[in-house]
Amino acid sequence: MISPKRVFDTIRDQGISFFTGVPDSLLKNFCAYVTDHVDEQAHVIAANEGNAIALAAGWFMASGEPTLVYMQNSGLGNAINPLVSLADPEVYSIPMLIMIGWRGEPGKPDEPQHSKQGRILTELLDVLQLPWFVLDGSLEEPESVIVRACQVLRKRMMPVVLVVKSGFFSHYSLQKESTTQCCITREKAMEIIVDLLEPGDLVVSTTGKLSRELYEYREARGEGHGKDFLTVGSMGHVSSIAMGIAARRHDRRVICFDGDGAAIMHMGALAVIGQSGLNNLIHVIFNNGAHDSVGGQPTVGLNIDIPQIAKACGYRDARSVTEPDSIKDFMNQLRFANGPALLEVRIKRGSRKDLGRPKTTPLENRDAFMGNLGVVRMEESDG
Ligand SMILES: Cc1ncc(C[n+]2csc(CCOP(=O)(O)OP(=O)(O)O)c2C)c(N)n1
Repeated sequence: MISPKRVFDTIRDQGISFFTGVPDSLLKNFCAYVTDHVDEQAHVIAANEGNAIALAAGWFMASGEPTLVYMQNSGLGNAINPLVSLADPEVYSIPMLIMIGWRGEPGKPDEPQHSKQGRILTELLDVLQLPWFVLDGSLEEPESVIVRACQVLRKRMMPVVLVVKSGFFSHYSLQKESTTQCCITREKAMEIIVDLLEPGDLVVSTTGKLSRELYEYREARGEGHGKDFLTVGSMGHVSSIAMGIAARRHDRRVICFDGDGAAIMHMGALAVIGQSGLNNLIHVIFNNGAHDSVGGQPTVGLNIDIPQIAKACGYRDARSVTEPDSIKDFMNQLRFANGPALLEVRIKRGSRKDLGRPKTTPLENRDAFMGNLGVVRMEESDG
């Protein structure tokens, strides 16, 4: 294993002083090191990976210096448009070093949402015509790989990728905490809301630990999982999935469980939901000001006024709460809804050490959810 410091120092020695990206669990030790050692002007945790590529392009044009962009391979999809239509040598030719955490690497067990992404990663990089180098924990001198990648990006004036295998970085603990120390945990807040749901209510829940906590709570209550759609991938899209369901099923309330990092990632969805007029959609954002599920790197979540944003977008009601009683009051008032509503619950960071993972597959989850709605699956009706 290689210390984040060694890699960071090598990258710095290559004249790179600006860092941006979206955190990833596989890169969490490196991301934490950057968060602690680069001042806020020169390290931007971006809303999404496409924004990070664009920030890197702006920094380059203002300085002539290449930058470092980090992301999980799930985020490559968000980055493809600016990679191909902005940074590409056939367009503005912007050099940058992109560090990608390789989730779902073939032969290594991982979650289902990572398996295809992991399998196609290197082919995808080839299709994008991006030069790539692998950083593996067994390398004796990863510095030489990084230096070589930087030579290529300077010579060809284009993005070059470092593909990082799991286990490459040794441990580093984030020192800078940015979270509310008050309040309740995400799990407790989720349980309070689930206890207040009506029998027909559906929950559409976001990427990360929240969905895992919800799954365990349904187990603890001895219920099935058919009322919940657990969005294991597609970070930032949970509210749009919920809107799609709510738009088709006015007879059911749809409660969207979102995270601050995920909501900020594709915040444009709030504008469209706000204008939808759907009175059966309740958007709950569990805001801990952090990407808690992947190491706790800060988001801007605690510095922005999410209810004001939602109201400006047209949500009928939007409120921020911290206390269990205020959660209950808000949920009770929503019975008289007249348009989409938003509840921000400010929570503290952290989760149980023994938190498990759903034992059902994504397809089983989808089928149970559709079954609960009485929808005949396409493959059944075709047969
Ligand atoms: C496109 C994409 N980028 C990055 C990730 C890695 N990732 C998984 S969960 C997560 C953090 C989510 O943060 P938030 O929504 O605030 O929820 P929390 O974990 O704090 O409960 C990240 C960055 C991902 N799954 N997909």
